Amino acid sequence: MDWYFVCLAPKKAVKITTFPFNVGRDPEGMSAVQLFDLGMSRSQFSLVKIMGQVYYVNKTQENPAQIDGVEVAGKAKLAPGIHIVRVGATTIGIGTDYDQLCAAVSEQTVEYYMARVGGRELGPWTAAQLVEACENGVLSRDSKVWYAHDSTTVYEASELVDFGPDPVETSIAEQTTERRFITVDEGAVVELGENFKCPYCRTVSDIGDVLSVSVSPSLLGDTVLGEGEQSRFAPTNFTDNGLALDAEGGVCTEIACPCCHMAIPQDLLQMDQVVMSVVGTAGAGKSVFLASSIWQCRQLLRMKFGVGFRDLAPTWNTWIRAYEEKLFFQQDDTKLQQIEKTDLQASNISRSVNLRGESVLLPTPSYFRLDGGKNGDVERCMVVYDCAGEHFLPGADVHASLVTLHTLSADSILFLFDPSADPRLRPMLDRGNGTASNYAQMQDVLLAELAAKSKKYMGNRGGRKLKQPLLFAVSKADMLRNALPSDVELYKVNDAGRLALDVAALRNVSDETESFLDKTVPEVAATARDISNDIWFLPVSALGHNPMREGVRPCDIKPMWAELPFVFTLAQRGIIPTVNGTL
Ligand SMILES: Nc1nc2c(ncn2[C@@H]2O[C@H](COP(=O)(O)OP(=O)(O)OP(=O)(O)O)[C@@H](O)[C@H]2O)c(=O)[nH]1
Ligand SMILES: [Mg+2]
Ligand SMILES: [Zn+2]
Repeated sequence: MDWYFVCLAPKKAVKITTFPFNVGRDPEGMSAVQLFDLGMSRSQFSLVKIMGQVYYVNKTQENPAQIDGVEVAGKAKLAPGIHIVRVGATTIGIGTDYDQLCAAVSEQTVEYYMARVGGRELGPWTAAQLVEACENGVLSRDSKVWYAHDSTTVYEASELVDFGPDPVETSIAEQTTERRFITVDEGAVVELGENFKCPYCRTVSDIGDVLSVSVSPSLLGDTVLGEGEQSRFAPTNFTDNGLALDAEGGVCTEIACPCCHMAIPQDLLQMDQVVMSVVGTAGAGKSVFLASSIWQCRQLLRMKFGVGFRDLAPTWNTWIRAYEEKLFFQQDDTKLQQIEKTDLQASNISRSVNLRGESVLLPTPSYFRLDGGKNGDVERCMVVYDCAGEHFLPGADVHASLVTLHTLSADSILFLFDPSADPRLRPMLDRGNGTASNYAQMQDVLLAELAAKSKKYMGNRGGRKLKQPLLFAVSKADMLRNALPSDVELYKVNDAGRLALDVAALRNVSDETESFLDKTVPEVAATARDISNDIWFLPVSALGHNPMREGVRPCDIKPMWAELPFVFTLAQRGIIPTVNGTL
Protein backbone atom coordinates (compact mmCIF):
# COMPACT_ATOMS: atom_id res chain seq x y z
CA MET A 1 0.00 0.00 0.00
CA ASP A 2 1.42 3.41 -0.98
CA TRP A 3 1.16 6.52 1.18
CA TYR A 4 0.94 10.05 -0.20
CA PHE A 5 1.50 13.56 1.10
CA VAL A 6 -0.55 16.27 -0.62
CA CYS A 7 -0.55 20.00 0.01
CA LEU A 8 -2.06 22.60 -2.32
CA ALA A 9 -0.68 25.80 -0.87
CA PRO A 10 2.20 25.55 -1.55
CA LYS A 11 1.61 22.89 -4.18
CA LYS A 12 3.42 19.70 -3.16
CA ALA A 13 2.51 16.07 -3.80
CA VAL A 14 4.83 13.31 -2.66
CA LYS A 15 4.60 9.54 -2.81
CA ILE A 16 6.22 8.51 0.45
CA THR A 17 8.67 5.73 -0.23
CA THR A 18 10.96 6.12 2.77
CA PHE A 19 9.96 6.39 6.42
CA PRO A 20 10.44 8.35 8.63
CA PHE A 21 9.11 11.13 6.46
CA ASN A 22 9.73 14.56 8.01
CA VAL A 23 7.83 17.81 7.61
CA GLY A 24 8.61 21.30 8.92
CA ARG A 25 10.14 24.66 8.12
CA ASP A 26 13.58 23.09 8.00
CA PRO A 27 13.13 19.33 8.35
CA GLU A 28 15.96 16.84 8.61
CA GLY A 29 16.73 13.88 6.41
CA MET A 30 16.36 12.96 2.76
CA SER A 31 12.74 11.95 3.02
CA ALA A 32 11.27 15.31 3.89
CA VAL A 33 9.07 18.18 2.79
CA GLN A 34 9.86 21.77 3.67
CA LEU A 35 6.93 24.16 4.26
CA PHE A 36 7.63 27.83 4.83
CA ASP A 37 4.85 28.30 7.32
CA LEU A 38 5.84 30.41 10.31
CA GLY A 39 3.15 28.69 12.35
CA MET A 40 5.23 25.54 12.10
CA SER A 41 8.39 24.51 13.86
CA ARG A 42 11.59 23.74 12.01
CA SER A 43 10.92 20.09 12.64
CA GLN A 44 7.15 19.84 12.95
CA PHE A 45 6.16 16.21 12.48
CA SER A 46 7.29 12.83 11.19
CA LEU A 47 5.40 9.98 9.65
CA VAL A 48 6.89 6.72 10.90
CA LYS A 49 6.08 3.11 10.04
CA ILE A 50 6.10 0.58 12.85
CA MET A 51 5.26 -3.04 11.94
CA GLY A 52 3.41 -1.96 8.81
CA GLN A 53 1.38 0.70 10.70
CA VAL A 54 1.83 4.39 9.86
CA TYR A 55 1.93 6.85 12.77
CA TYR A 56 1.85 10.62 12.86
CA VAL A 57 4.38 11.90 15.44
CA ASN A 58 4.32 15.54 16.47
CA LYS A 59 7.94 16.59 17.08
CA THR A 60 7.32 19.82 18.94
CA GLN A 61 5.43 20.88 22.03
CA GLU A 62 4.75 24.27 20.53
CA ASN A 63 2.43 23.65 17.62
CA PRO A 64 -0.07 20.85 18.01
CA ALA A 65 -1.74 19.61 14.84
CA GLN A 66 -5.36 18.90 14.09
CA ILE A 67 -5.87 15.53 12.50
CA ASP A 68 -9.34 15.01 11.08
CA GLY A 69 -10.56 17.76 13.39
CA VAL A 70 -8.97 16.36 16.57
CA GLU A 71 -6.05 18.11 18.26
CA VAL A 72 -2.97 15.89 18.44
CA ALA A 73 0.02 16.99 20.53
CA GLY A 74 1.80 13.61 20.50
CA LYS A 75 1.31 10.52 18.39
CA ALA A 76 -1.63 9.26 16.34
CA LYS A 77 -2.16 6.08 14.36
CA LEU A 78 -3.17 6.72 10.75
CA ALA A 79 -5.48 4.08 9.33
CA PRO A 80 -5.38 3.52 5.56
CA GLY A 81 -7.69 5.97 3.79
CA ILE A 82 -7.44 9.76 3.87
CA HIS A 83 -6.55 12.14 6.71
CA ILE A 84 -6.59 15.90 6.79
CA VAL A 85 -3.82 17.42 8.91
CA ARG A 86 -3.87 21.10 9.80
CA VAL A 87 -0.78 22.61 11.28
CA GLY A 88 0.14 26.30 11.34
CA ALA A 89 -1.83 27.81 8.49
CA THR A 90 -1.23 24.80 6.24
CA THR A 91 -3.63 22.05 5.26
CA ILE A 92 -2.10 18.72 4.36
CA GLY A 93 -3.61 15.49 3.14
CA ILE A 94 -1.96 12.22 4.17
CA GLY A 95 -3.32 8.90 3.03
CA THR A 96 -3.42 6.00 0.66
CA ASP A 97 -5.78 7.16 -2.12
CA TYR A 98 -4.08 9.87 -4.11
CA ASP A 99 -7.09 11.14 -6.08
CA GLN A 100 -9.39 11.27 -3.09
CA LEU A 101 -6.66 12.97 -1.12
CA CYS A 102 -6.28 15.75 -3.73
CA ALA A 103 -10.04 16.31 -3.78
CA ALA A 104 -10.30 16.42 0.02
CA VAL A 105 -7.37 18.79 0.41
CA SER A 106 -8.60 21.24 -2.20
CA GLU A 107 -11.94 21.34 -0.40
CA GLN A 108 -10.16 22.12 2.88
CA THR A 109 -7.50 24.58 1.77
CA VAL A 110 -8.65 28.06 2.51
CA GLU A 111 -5.24 29.65 2.77
CA TYR A 112 -5.09 33.32 1.79
CA TYR A 113 -3.01 34.73 -1.03
CA MET A 114 -1.83 38.13 -2.20
CA ALA A 115 -0.85 39.01 -5.75
CA ARG A 116 0.77 41.89 -7.51
CA VAL A 117 -0.52 43.20 -10.82
CA GLY A 118 0.68 46.39 -12.52
CA GLY A 119 2.14 47.81 -9.32
CA ARG A 120 -0.97 47.10 -7.23
CA GLU A 121 -1.36 44.54 -4.50
CA LEU A 122 -4.51 42.44 -4.74
CA GLY A 123 -6.01 40.11 -2.19
CA PRO A 124 -6.22 38.48 0.29
CA TRP A 125 -7.77 35.74 -1.84
CA THR A 126 -8.75 32.21 -0.96
CA ALA A 127 -7.27 29.40 -3.06
CA ALA A 128 -10.47 29.28 -5.10
CA GLN A 129 -10.37 33.03 -5.74
CA LEU A 130 -6.74 32.74 -6.77
CA VAL A 131 -7.58 30.05 -9.30
CA GLU A 132 -10.47 32.17 -10.59
CA ALA A 133 -8.17 35.18 -10.99
CA CYS A 134 -5.86 33.03 -13.11
CA GLU A 135 -8.71 31.63 -15.18
CA ASN A 136 -10.26 34.98 -15.98
CA GLY A 137 -6.92 36.52 -16.88
CA VAL A 138 -6.42 38.86 -13.90
CA LEU A 139 -3.22 36.94 -13.22
CA SER A 140 -0.89 35.53 -15.79
CA ARG A 141 1.54 32.65 -15.50
CA ASP A 142 4.35 34.85 -14.22
CA SER A 143 2.32 37.15 -11.93
CA LYS A 144 3.83 37.40 -8.48
CA VAL A 145 1.86 35.64 -5.77
CA TRP A 146 2.64 35.09 -2.09
CA TYR A 147 0.96 33.87 1.07
CA ALA A 148 -0.64 36.71 2.93
CA HIS A 149 1.20 35.68 6.09
CA ASP A 150 4.62 35.35 4.52
CA SER A 151 5.46 37.78 1.78
CA THR A 152 9.16 36.91 1.91
CA THR A 153 8.67 33.95 -0.41
CA VAL A 154 7.18 35.05 -3.69
CA TYR A 155 5.95 32.58 -6.26
CA GLU A 156 4.98 32.87 -9.89
CA ALA A 157 1.27 32.16 -10.25
CA SER A 158 2.05 29.07 -12.34
CA GLU A 159 3.89 27.51 -9.39
CA LEU A 160 0.72 27.50 -7.32
CA VAL A 161 -2.04 27.19 -9.91
CA ASP A 162 -2.21 24.74 -12.78
CA PHE A 163 -2.17 26.76 -16.02
CA GLY A 164 -2.08 23.65 -18.23
CA PRO A 165 0.85 22.80 -20.48
CA ASP A 166 3.55 25.42 -21.00
CA PRO A 167 2.96 27.60 -24.05
CA VAL A 168 5.41 27.28 -26.90
CA GLU A 169 8.51 29.29 -26.05
CA THR A 170 8.61 32.50 -28.05
CA SER A 171 11.77 34.37 -28.57
CA ILE A 172 11.38 37.23 -26.16
CA ALA A 173 15.07 37.70 -25.63
CA GLU A 174 15.34 40.18 -28.48
CA GLN A 175 12.53 42.35 -27.18
CA THR A 176 13.76 42.87 -23.65
CA THR A 177 15.67 46.05 -23.17
CA GLU A 178 18.67 45.42 -21.02
CA ARG A 179 18.54 47.16 -17.67
CA ARG A 180 20.93 46.77 -14.86
CA PHE A 181 22.08 48.66 -11.83
CA ILE A 182 25.53 49.00 -10.46
CA THR A 183 26.26 49.79 -6.86
CA VAL A 184 27.72 53.19 -6.18
CA ASP A 185 31.17 51.77 -5.67
CA GLU A 186 30.72 49.93 -8.99
CA GLY A 187 30.92 46.61 -7.22
CA ALA A 188 28.44 43.83 -7.82
CA VAL A 189 25.78 44.16 -10.50
CA VAL A 190 22.33 43.40 -9.17
CA GLU A 191 20.61 40.65 -11.11
CA LEU A 192 17.21 41.43 -12.58
CA GLY A 193 14.19 39.16 -12.33
CA GLU A 194 14.39 38.91 -8.56
CA ASN A 195 12.09 40.42 -5.99
CA PHE A 196 12.72 42.59 -3.03
CA LYS A 197 10.49 43.86 -0.29
CA CYS A 198 10.47 47.57 0.38
CA PRO A 199 11.40 48.20 4.03
CA TYR A 200 9.21 51.31 4.08
CA CYS A 201 5.89 50.41 2.45
CA ARG A 202 6.46 46.62 2.44
CA THR A 203 5.50 46.25 -1.21
CA VAL A 204 7.17 43.38 -3.02
CA SER A 205 8.57 44.54 -6.36
CA ASP A 206 10.62 43.10 -9.16
CA ILE A 207 14.13 44.52 -8.97
CA GLY A 208 13.75 45.46 -12.63
CA ASP A 209 11.01 47.94 -11.68
CA VAL A 210 13.16 49.87 -9.24
CA LEU A 211 13.26 53.63 -9.93
CA SER A 212 16.27 55.91 -10.09
CA VAL A 213 16.65 59.12 -8.12
CA SER A 214 17.40 62.07 -10.42
CA VAL A 215 20.34 64.33 -9.61
CA SER A 216 19.90 67.34 -11.90
CA PRO A 217 18.72 70.42 -9.93
CA SER A 218 15.98 71.19 -12.49
CA LEU A 219 14.35 67.84 -11.67
CA LEU A 220 13.59 68.74 -8.08
CA GLY A 221 10.09 67.77 -6.89
CA ASP A 222 8.57 64.31 -6.69
CA THR A 223 4.91 63.29 -6.95
CA VAL A 224 5.03 61.10 -3.84
CA LEU A 225 7.72 62.62 -1.65
CA GLY A 226 6.99 66.29 -2.29
CA GLU A 227 8.70 69.41 -3.55
CA GLY A 228 11.89 69.07 -1.54
CA GLU A 229 12.98 65.75 -3.09
CA GLN A 230 14.56 64.93 -6.42
CA SER A 231 12.09 63.28 -8.80
CA ARG A 232 12.08 59.50 -9.17
CA PHE A 233 11.90 57.96 -12.65
CA ALA A 234 12.08 54.65 -14.52
CA PRO A 235 15.43 54.86 -16.28
CA THR A 236 15.76 54.16 -19.98
CA ASN A 237 19.19 55.64 -20.69
CA PHE A 238 22.37 54.39 -19.10
CA THR A 239 26.07 55.14 -19.04
CA ASP A 240 28.41 52.56 -20.51
CA ASN A 241 28.92 51.05 -17.09
CA GLY A 242 25.21 50.74 -16.40
CA LEU A 243 24.38 53.77 -14.27
CA ALA A 244 21.05 55.47 -14.99
CA LEU A 245 20.92 58.90 -16.68
CA ASP A 246 18.20 61.38 -15.75
CA ALA A 247 16.36 63.58 -18.29
CA GLU A 248 19.12 66.22 -18.05
CA GLY A 249 21.89 63.68 -18.50
CA GLY A 250 22.82 63.54 -14.80
CA VAL A 251 24.41 60.27 -13.66
CA CYS A 252 22.22 58.71 -10.95
CA THR A 253 23.51 56.33 -8.34
CA GLU A 254 20.60 56.19 -5.95
CA ILE A 255 17.58 53.96 -6.36
CA ALA A 256 14.03 54.11 -4.99
CA CYS A 257 10.97 51.93 -4.38
CA PRO A 258 8.53 52.00 -7.34
CA CYS A 259 5.61 52.25 -4.93
CA CYS A 260 6.53 54.71 -2.14
CA HIS A 261 9.54 56.34 -3.90
CA MET A 262 11.69 56.14 -0.76
CA ALA A 263 15.39 55.76 -1.48
CA ILE A 264 16.62 52.24 -0.78
CA PRO A 265 20.14 51.09 0.13
CA GLN A 266 21.45 49.31 -2.97
CA ASP A 267 22.98 46.52 -0.92
CA LEU A 268 19.54 45.61 0.32
CA LEU A 269 18.60 44.30 -3.11
CA GLN A 270 21.21 41.58 -2.87
CA MET A 271 20.57 40.48 0.68
CA ASP A 272 17.96 38.56 2.60
CA GLN A 273 16.36 40.74 5.23
CA VAL A 274 15.90 39.78 8.88
CA VAL A 275 13.25 42.09 10.28
CA MET A 276 13.04 42.83 14.00
CA SER A 277 10.15 44.88 15.37
CA VAL A 278 10.14 46.30 18.88
CA VAL A 279 6.69 46.76 20.33
CA GLY A 280 5.53 48.24 23.64
CA THR A 281 3.43 50.95 25.23
CA ALA A 282 4.69 54.52 25.62
CA GLY A 283 7.63 54.66 28.01
CA ALA A 284 8.13 50.87 28.03
CA GLY A 285 11.76 51.46 27.12
CA LYS A 286 11.83 50.69 23.38
CA SER A 287 14.16 53.46 22.21
CA VAL A 288 16.55 53.03 25.14
CA PHE A 289 16.52 49.28 24.64
CA LEU A 290 17.32 49.61 20.93
CA ALA A 291 20.22 51.93 21.70
CA SER A 292 21.61 49.55 24.27
CA SER A 293 21.03 46.30 22.38
CA ILE A 294 22.44 47.55 19.08
CA TRP A 295 25.49 48.92 20.88
CA GLN A 296 25.94 45.55 22.59
CA CYS A 297 25.50 43.69 19.29
CA ARG A 298 28.21 45.80 17.65
CA GLN A 299 30.61 44.95 20.49
CA LEU A 300 29.66 41.36 21.25
CA LEU A 301 28.41 39.51 18.22
CA ARG A 302 31.71 39.28 16.40
CA MET A 303 33.74 38.69 19.53
CA LYS A 304 31.49 35.98 20.92
CA PHE A 305 29.83 34.40 17.89
CA GLY A 306 31.96 35.43 14.92
CA VAL A 307 29.05 37.37 13.40
CA GLY A 308 29.92 40.80 12.04
CA PHE A 309 27.29 43.39 12.93
CA ARG A 310 27.75 46.86 11.50
CA ASP A 311 25.87 49.62 9.72
CA LEU A 312 24.89 48.71 6.18
CA ALA A 313 26.00 52.25 5.43
CA PRO A 314 26.17 54.97 8.10
CA THR A 315 24.01 57.38 6.09
CA TRP A 316 20.95 55.21 6.68
CA ASN A 317 21.27 54.76 10.41
CA THR A 318 21.05 58.28 11.72
CA TRP A 319 18.50 57.76 14.50
CA ILE A 320 20.09 54.68 16.01
CA ARG A 321 23.51 56.34 15.85
CA ALA A 322 22.11 59.37 17.66
CA TYR A 323 20.54 57.15 20.37
CA GLU A 324 23.77 55.19 20.85
CA GLU A 325 25.88 58.31 20.93
CA LYS A 326 23.76 59.72 23.75
CA LEU A 327 24.11 56.69 25.98
CA PHE A 328 27.48 55.22 25.06
CA PHE A 329 29.68 57.76 23.35
CA GLN A 330 30.04 60.85 25.48
CA GLN A 331 33.15 62.84 26.23
CA ASP A 332 31.92 63.33 29.79
CA ASP A 333 30.17 60.11 30.76
CA THR A 334 28.97 61.46 34.11
CA LYS A 335 26.64 64.03 32.51
CA LEU A 336 22.93 63.12 32.42
CA GLN A 337 21.65 62.03 28.99
CA GLN A 338 18.07 61.51 27.86
CA ILE A 339 16.62 59.86 24.76
CA GLU A 340 13.53 61.89 23.97
CA LYS A 341 10.13 60.27 24.01
CA THR A 342 9.36 59.06 20.49
CA ASP A 343 6.70 61.25 18.96
CA LEU A 344 3.81 59.93 16.86
CA GLN A 345 5.08 61.95 13.89
CA ALA A 346 8.77 61.78 14.82
CA SER A 347 10.74 62.75 11.74
CA ASN A 348 13.75 60.63 12.68
CA ILE A 349 11.91 57.29 12.65
CA SER A 350 9.09 58.02 10.21
CA ARG A 351 8.22 60.11 7.20
CA SER A 352 5.01 61.28 5.64
CA VAL A 353 4.45 60.63 1.92
CA ASN A 354 1.59 61.03 -0.50
CA LEU A 355 0.57 57.56 -1.71
CA ARG A 356 -2.24 57.43 -4.28
CA GLY A 357 -3.59 60.78 -3.14
CA GLU A 358 -3.52 59.83 0.55
CA SER A 359 -1.07 61.10 3.12
CA VAL A 360 0.59 58.10 4.78
CA LEU A 361 3.24 57.75 7.43
CA LEU A 362 6.08 55.33 6.61
CA PRO A 363 8.66 54.04 9.08
CA THR A 364 12.36 54.65 8.46
CA PRO A 365 14.35 51.70 9.75
CA SER A 366 18.03 51.28 10.50
CA TYR A 367 19.97 48.66 8.55
CA PHE A 368 22.77 46.38 9.71
CA ARG A 369 25.02 44.12 7.71
CA LEU A 370 25.50 40.70 9.23
CA ASP A 371 28.36 38.57 8.01
CA GLY A 372 30.33 35.51 9.02
CA GLY A 373 28.12 33.24 11.12
CA LYS A 374 28.03 29.51 11.77
CA ASN A 375 29.61 28.49 8.50
CA GLY A 376 31.23 31.82 7.72
CA ASP A 377 29.05 32.31 4.65
CA VAL A 378 26.19 34.44 5.95
CA GLU A 379 25.34 37.79 4.47
CA ARG A 380 22.07 39.25 5.67
CA CYS A 381 20.62 42.63 6.34
CA MET A 382 19.02 43.16 9.69
CA VAL A 383 16.27 45.76 9.50
CA VAL A 384 15.28 47.35 12.80
CA TYR A 385 12.36 49.69 13.52
CA ASP A 386 11.49 51.98 16.40
CA CYS A 387 7.96 53.27 16.96
CA ALA A 388 6.10 55.44 19.40
CA GLY A 389 4.06 53.48 21.95
CA GLU A 390 0.95 55.32 20.76
CA HIS A 391 1.33 53.78 17.29
CA PHE A 392 0.25 50.44 18.71
CA LEU A 393 -2.93 51.66 20.35
CA PRO A 394 -6.25 50.33 19.09
CA GLY A 395 -7.52 52.57 16.33
CA ALA A 396 -4.10 53.68 15.03
CA ASP A 397 -5.04 52.18 11.69
CA VAL A 398 -2.29 50.63 9.61
CA HIS A 399 -3.77 51.92 6.37
CA ALA A 400 -3.32 55.59 7.18
CA SER A 401 -0.14 54.88 9.03
CA LEU A 402 2.14 52.15 7.74
CA VAL A 403 4.62 52.72 10.57
CA THR A 404 3.75 49.50 12.38
CA LEU A 405 3.02 47.30 9.37
CA HIS A 406 6.50 45.76 9.57
CA THR A 407 5.50 44.15 12.85
CA LEU A 408 3.01 41.87 11.18
CA SER A 409 5.54 40.33 8.82
CA ALA A 410 8.62 40.71 11.02
CA ASP A 411 10.86 37.69 11.57
CA SER A 412 10.58 38.23 15.26
CA ILE A 413 8.55 40.53 17.45
CA LEU A 414 10.07 41.85 20.63
CA PHE A 415 7.38 42.94 23.05
CA LEU A 416 8.72 45.05 25.90
CA PHE A 417 6.62 44.69 29.01
CA ASP A 418 7.28 47.50 31.48
CA PRO A 419 6.92 46.30 35.08
CA SER A 420 6.91 49.89 36.33
CA ALA A 421 3.70 50.57 34.37
CA ASP A 422 1.75 47.82 36.12
CA PRO A 423 0.34 48.87 39.51
CA ARG A 424 0.48 45.28 40.80
CA LEU A 425 4.23 45.06 40.29
CA ARG A 426 5.10 48.51 41.57
CA PRO A 427 5.31 47.54 45.25
CA MET A 428 7.84 44.84 44.34
CA LEU A 429 10.21 47.09 42.41
CA ASP A 430 13.66 47.87 43.68
CA ARG A 431 14.12 51.39 42.38
CA GLY A 432 17.59 51.89 43.84
CA ASN A 433 18.58 55.55 43.77
CA GLY A 434 16.63 56.15 40.56
CA THR A 435 13.59 58.36 40.33
CA ALA A 436 12.27 57.57 36.82
CA SER A 437 8.65 56.47 36.79
CA ASN A 438 5.97 55.61 34.26
CA TYR A 439 2.18 55.86 33.98
CA ALA A 440 0.04 52.82 34.64
CA GLN A 441 -0.91 51.20 31.34
CA MET A 442 -2.92 48.14 30.28
CA GLN A 443 -0.16 46.45 28.35
CA ASP A 444 -1.99 43.30 27.32
CA VAL A 445 -4.38 45.42 25.25
CA LEU A 446 -1.50 46.10 22.91
CA LEU A 447 -0.82 42.39 22.48
CA ALA A 448 -4.45 41.63 21.72
CA GLU A 449 -4.53 44.50 19.23
CA LEU A 450 -1.43 43.14 17.53
CA ALA A 451 -3.01 39.74 17.06
CA ALA A 452 -6.23 41.33 15.81
CA LYS A 453 -4.28 43.33 13.22
CA SER A 454 -2.37 40.27 12.19
CA LYS A 455 -5.65 38.51 11.58
CA LYS A 456 -7.18 41.44 9.72
CA TYR A 457 -4.32 42.38 7.45
CA MET A 458 -2.37 39.18 7.03
CA GLY A 459 -5.32 36.86 6.50
CA ASN A 460 -4.32 34.86 9.56
CA ARG A 461 -7.04 32.32 9.28
CA GLY A 462 -5.73 30.43 12.28
CA GLY A 463 -7.35 33.13 14.38
CA ARG A 464 -5.60 35.19 16.96
CA LYS A 465 -2.18 33.59 16.74
CA LEU A 466 0.84 35.46 15.46
CA LYS A 467 2.89 33.74 12.81
CA GLN A 468 6.34 34.55 14.13
CA PRO A 469 8.06 33.94 17.47
CA LEU A 470 7.08 36.38 20.18
CA LEU A 471 9.88 37.48 22.48
CA PHE A 472 8.10 38.69 25.57
CA ALA A 473 10.76 40.72 27.36
CA VAL A 474 10.28 42.13 30.82
CA SER A 475 12.12 45.42 30.34
CA LYS A 476 13.74 47.36 33.19
CA ALA A 477 14.34 43.96 34.86
CA ASP A 478 17.01 45.63 36.98
CA MET A 479 14.14 46.61 39.26
CA LEU A 480 13.09 42.96 39.62
CA ARG A 481 16.55 41.53 40.06
CA ASN A 482 15.49 39.54 43.11
CA ALA A 483 12.37 38.08 41.53
CA LEU A 484 13.64 37.18 38.05
CA PRO A 485 16.59 35.07 36.89
CA SER A 486 19.68 37.09 36.04
CA ASP A 487 22.90 35.25 36.85
CA VAL A 488 22.51 32.45 34.33
CA GLU A 489 25.10 31.60 31.69
CA LEU A 490 23.15 31.43 28.43
CA TYR A 491 26.09 31.03 26.07
CA LYS A 492 28.05 27.79 26.08
CA VAL A 493 30.82 26.30 23.97
CA ASN A 494 29.50 23.58 21.65
CA ASP A 495 31.24 20.42 20.38
CA ALA A 496 32.81 22.36 17.55
CA GLY A 497 34.46 24.64 20.11
CA ARG A 498 32.25 27.61 19.24
CA LEU A 499 30.12 29.71 21.51
CA ALA A 500 26.46 28.82 21.11
CA LEU A 501 23.09 29.77 22.61
CA ASP A 502 22.15 27.26 25.32
CA VAL A 503 18.51 26.51 24.49
CA ALA A 504 17.85 24.48 27.65
CA ALA A 505 19.19 27.27 29.88
CA LEU A 506 17.15 29.82 27.94
CA ARG A 507 14.05 27.66 28.35
CA ASN A 508 14.62 27.60 32.11
CA VAL A 509 14.95 31.37 32.24
CA SER A 510 11.79 31.69 30.16
CA ASP A 511 9.85 29.24 32.37
CA GLU A 512 10.91 31.01 35.54
CA THR A 513 9.99 34.41 34.13
CA GLU A 514 6.68 33.08 32.88
CA SER A 515 5.77 31.62 36.25
CA PHE A 516 6.59 34.95 37.93
CA LEU A 517 4.26 36.72 35.49
CA ASP A 518 1.58 34.06 35.99
CA LYS A 519 1.64 34.75 39.71
CA THR A 520 1.69 38.53 39.49
CA VAL A 521 0.05 39.65 36.23
CA PRO A 522 -1.75 36.47 35.11
CA GLU A 523 -3.90 37.93 32.36
CA VAL A 524 -0.89 39.54 30.65
CA ALA A 525 0.95 36.22 30.44
CA ALA A 526 -2.26 34.49 29.35
CA THR A 527 -2.89 37.00 26.54
CA ALA A 528 0.67 36.52 25.32
CA ARG A 529 0.27 32.73 25.24
CA ASP A 530 -3.08 33.15 23.61
CA ILE A 531 -1.64 34.95 20.61
CA SER A 532 1.59 33.02 20.09
CA ASN A 533 2.61 29.40 19.81
CA ASP A 534 6.28 30.23 19.89
CA ILE A 535 6.79 32.44 22.89
CA TRP A 536 9.81 33.15 25.10
CA PHE A 537 9.78 35.17 28.29
CA LEU A 538 13.04 37.01 28.93
CA PRO A 539 14.08 39.53 31.55
CA VAL A 540 16.17 42.33 29.99
CA SER A 541 17.53 45.62 31.15
CA ALA A 542 18.88 48.19 28.76
CA LEU A 543 20.49 50.24 31.51
CA GLY A 544 21.06 47.70 34.31
CA HIS A 545 19.84 50.19 36.88
CA ASN A 546 17.00 52.59 37.47
CA PRO A 547 17.94 56.06 36.18
CA MET A 548 16.92 59.52 37.36
CA ARG A 549 13.83 61.18 35.95
CA GLU A 550 16.12 63.77 34.35
CA GLY A 551 18.21 61.20 32.49
CA VAL A 552 20.93 58.60 32.82
CA ARG A 553 24.67 58.88 33.37
CA PRO A 554 26.46 56.84 30.66
CA CYS A 555 29.05 55.65 33.19
CA ASP A 556 26.29 53.92 35.20
CA ILE A 557 24.93 51.86 32.29
CA LYS A 558 25.43 48.09 32.66
CA PRO A 559 23.11 46.38 30.14
CA MET A 560 21.70 43.01 31.10
CA TRP A 561 20.93 40.56 28.28
CA ALA A 562 20.24 43.49 25.99
CA GLU A 563 21.72 41.60 23.03
CA LEU A 564 19.73 38.45 23.79
CA PRO A 565 16.69 39.09 21.56
CA PHE A 566 19.07 39.58 18.63
CA VAL A 567 21.13 36.51 19.50
CA PHE A 568 17.89 34.54 19.71
CA THR A 569 16.67 35.74 16.32
CA LEU A 570 19.99 34.94 14.68
CA ALA A 571 20.14 31.53 16.38
CA GLN A 572 16.65 30.75 15.18
CA ARG A 573 17.76 31.48 11.64
CA GLY A 574 20.82 29.23 12.00
CA ILE A 575 23.32 32.11 11.92
CA ILE A 576 24.40 31.59 15.55
CA PRO A 577 24.72 27.95 16.71
CA THR A 578 22.68 26.42 19.52
CA VAL A 579 23.43 23.71 22.11
CA ASN A 580 21.11 21.61 24.27
CA GLY A 581 18.23 21.81 21.83
CA THR A 582 17.02 23.75 18.83
CA LEU A 583 14.80 26.78 18.51
N1 LIG B 1 14.99 50.96 35.40
C1 LIG B 1 15.13 51.10 34.09
N2 LIG B 1 14.50 52.10 33.44
C2 LIG B 1 14.63 52.20 32.11
C3 LIG B 1 15.39 51.26 31.35
N3 LIG B 1 15.31 51.59 30.05
C4 LIG B 1 14.53 52.70 29.98
N4 LIG B 1 14.12 53.07 31.23
C5 LIG B 1 13.28 54.22 31.58
O1 LIG B 1 12.15 54.26 30.73
C6 LIG B 1 12.03 55.54 30.13
C7 LIG B 1 11.37 55.44 28.79
O2 LIG B 1 12.21 54.78 27.86
P1 LIG B 1 12.06 54.97 26.29
O3 LIG B 1 13.05 54.08 25.66
O4 LIG B 1 12.07 56.39 25.91
O5 LIG B 1 10.59 54.38 26.09
P2 LIG B 1 9.83 54.12 24.70
O6 LIG B 1 9.22 52.78 24.79
O7 LIG B 1 10.73 54.40 23.56
O8 LIG B 1 8.65 55.19 24.80
P3 LIG B 1 7.87 55.95 23.57
O9 LIG B 1 8.93 56.49 22.71
O10 LIG B 1 7.06 56.98 24.27
O11 LIG B 1 7.01 54.94 22.92
C8 LIG B 1 13.46 56.06 30.11
O12 LIG B 1 13.51 57.44 30.08
C9 LIG B 1 14.03 55.51 31.39
O13 LIG B 1 13.69 56.38 32.45
C10 LIG B 1 16.04 50.20 32.07
O14 LIG B 1 16.74 49.33 31.52
N5 LIG B 1 15.88 50.18 33.42
MG1 LIG C 1 10.72 55.75 22.05
ZN1 LIG D 1 8.17 51.28 -0.82
